[in-house]
Amino acid sequence: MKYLIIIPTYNERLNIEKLIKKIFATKIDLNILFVDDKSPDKTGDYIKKIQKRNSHIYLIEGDKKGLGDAYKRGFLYAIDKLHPQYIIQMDADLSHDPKYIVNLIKESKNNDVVIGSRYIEGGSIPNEWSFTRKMNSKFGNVFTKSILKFPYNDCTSGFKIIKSSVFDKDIIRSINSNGYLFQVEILYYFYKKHLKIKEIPINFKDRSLGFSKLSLKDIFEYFSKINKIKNKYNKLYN
Ligand SMILES: Nc1nc2c(ncn2[C@@H]2O[C@H](COP(=O)(O)OP(=O)(O)OP(=O)(O)O)[C@@H](O)[C@H]2O)c(=O)[nH]1
Ligand SMILES: [Mg+2]
Repeated sequence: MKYLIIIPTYNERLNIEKLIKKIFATKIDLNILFVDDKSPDKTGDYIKKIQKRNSHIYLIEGDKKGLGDAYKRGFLYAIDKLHPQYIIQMDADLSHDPKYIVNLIKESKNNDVVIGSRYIEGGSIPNEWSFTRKMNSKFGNVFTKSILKFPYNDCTSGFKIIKSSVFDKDIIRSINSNGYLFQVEILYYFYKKHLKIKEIPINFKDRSLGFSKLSLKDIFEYFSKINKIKNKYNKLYN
């Protein structure tokens, strides 16, 4: 298998049909692994229905323990069972437009990791976002960049392509960051491994339907845990 998109879902039943359509409209030979955590809106049942007529769709199910845990299970399952050459990460809520997968793949030829970035020229965040939400996201990224002293402008982006060979299963198992911090931790790991990383612009859209699962707890966790991530990887890689 060449390309596998890993998509965590929790109550995304209303977005999934359009998402799958748009992904396959790229005309690239893509596979999708959904990680659904018993969504009460029965997202999992819907995926199972589609699986019957589409052999490029995979599903694993578990208990809801947040985005980071869902990605960990997805990465490990992909590496152990599906063996893709490249893993693409994206959200299910259509805020990551599948049309950018084409550019991500193009740039992955010369890079180990390519990030769909909202904070470089040509990228954007939704106009509709409240002032607070814009500030949280922008300031969060500026803050993270300065603490971790790395050159990336969108370190919380959940839209990336990663060469699978760069993954280390023990590192994946060791991650316990959740929410946006999960994205920061894997990016910092890639950076400390001296991988070739590039940002390309994306216009990030507001979620189409459904509700945000970002809790206040996630925001507090974010600001208190950046230094822990820094220390962990600075000990592992100099
Ligand atoms: N499997 C699983 N997926 C999750 C969990 N929490 C969030 N997700 C999914 O992870 C992706 C990102 O979550 P979102 O709720 O869109 O978070 P966000 O992008 O920070 O916030 P908004 O889009 O503004 O609501 C979506 O596809 C969610 O369905 C979880 O605990 N388990
Ligand atoms: Mg979202």
